[in-house]
Amino acid sequence: MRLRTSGLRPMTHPRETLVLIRPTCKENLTECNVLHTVSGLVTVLFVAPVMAFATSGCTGASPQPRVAPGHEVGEVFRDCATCPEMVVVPSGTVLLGTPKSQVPPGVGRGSEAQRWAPIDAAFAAGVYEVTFAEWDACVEAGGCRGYSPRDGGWGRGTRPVINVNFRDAVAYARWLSETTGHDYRLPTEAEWEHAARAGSRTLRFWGDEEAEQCRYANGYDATGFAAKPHPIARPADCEDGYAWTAPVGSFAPNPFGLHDVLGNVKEWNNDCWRHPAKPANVIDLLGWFCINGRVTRGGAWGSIPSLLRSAWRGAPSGGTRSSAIGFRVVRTLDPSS
Ligand SMILES: [Ca+2]
Repeated sequence: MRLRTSGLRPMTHPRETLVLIRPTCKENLTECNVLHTVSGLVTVLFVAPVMAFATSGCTGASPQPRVAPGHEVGEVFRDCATCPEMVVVPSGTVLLGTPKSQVPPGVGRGSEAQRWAPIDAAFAAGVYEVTFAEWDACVEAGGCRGYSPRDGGWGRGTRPVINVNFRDAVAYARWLSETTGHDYRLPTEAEWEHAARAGSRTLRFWGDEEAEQCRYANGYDATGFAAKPHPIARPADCEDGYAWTAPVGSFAPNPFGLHDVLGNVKEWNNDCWRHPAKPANVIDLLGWFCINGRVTRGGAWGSIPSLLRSAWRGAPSGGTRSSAIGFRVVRTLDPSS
C-alpha cells in the first residue's frame, strides 16, 4: 500500500470549501437557506427554536468522513498488473450541482440544481480514465466482448479508450471483477461528481475560472481550434497542446489525486439521466434502457469551457460509441477487501 501525496493539496483556496461532509443542516441550501440569512441576537432570540426544529429533520447527515475500515484516503493500489490504478476517496453526504446564479446559458432549467446526496458506499476511484492498453489486455484475456474499438488514428497505449458504449464499459468492469474478485463497476452520478469535485464547490475543481483550464484539462483550446476551427464554438483562451485525446495523466490532478476528470473524454456513469427534482421514470426503473439517455460527465477534448465543469451532465444513448466518450471505473471497498 502507498499513499498518493503528489496530487493532493490542502483545500484552503478561499473559494474552495471542504464540502465532503454536511456539518450541520444550516449548510443545506434547500432545507435551511432562511437560517443562513439570520445572525447574532436575532438568531438567538427568534430563530433558535426554528433552527432546532429544522435541524431535527436533517437525518442522514454525516458527522465524519467515512472510509472503509482498513483503508486510508489517498491510498493507491492496483489489483493486478494490467488493472487500473485506484485511489481511495472518502464517502459522506456531499453537495452536488451548480448554484443557480452560475448556471451557464443553455443548460436546462434545474438540471444542475444543487442538492445533497449521500455517498453510502466506501469506494476507490480510477486515478485515470481506462486506457487502450487496459482495454486491450481485457480483450486478450477473453473479456470485453472481444471488441477492439478504433483509436481514430490517435494511438492506443496510454490514451483513454474511446468508441466504447455503456455496455462495453460495463463489460470491462465485469471482467475486472471476475479477474480480481473485487467489486468493480461504473460510478453513480453522485460518486462521480463527488470524486471530481474533491471537496470543491467551485465550477471546476481548480476554481471558477476558465483561464487555468489548460493546466488541468484537455478541452477545446487553441490547439484544438487550430486543428479543427469551429465557426461558432469558442475555444478556451489558452493552449493545452492536444487537439484530440491526450495520454492519461498529462494534466495536473484534482485534490483527490484523480487525473482528467474534466476533459480528455466524457465518462460513462451508471445512472439514467433524469431531472434532479423529479422521480425516476418507470421505464428507467425496469432497467431495460434509459428513456432519457445514459449520463456522461466531465466533458471531452472537443468540449467548450462551459461544458468542462464538475456539474455538467451529458445524456447520450447508452449505445453510443464516440471518439469523445470513454469511462473510469470505481471499486466498492469493504472491510475484508
Ligand atoms: Ca485540447
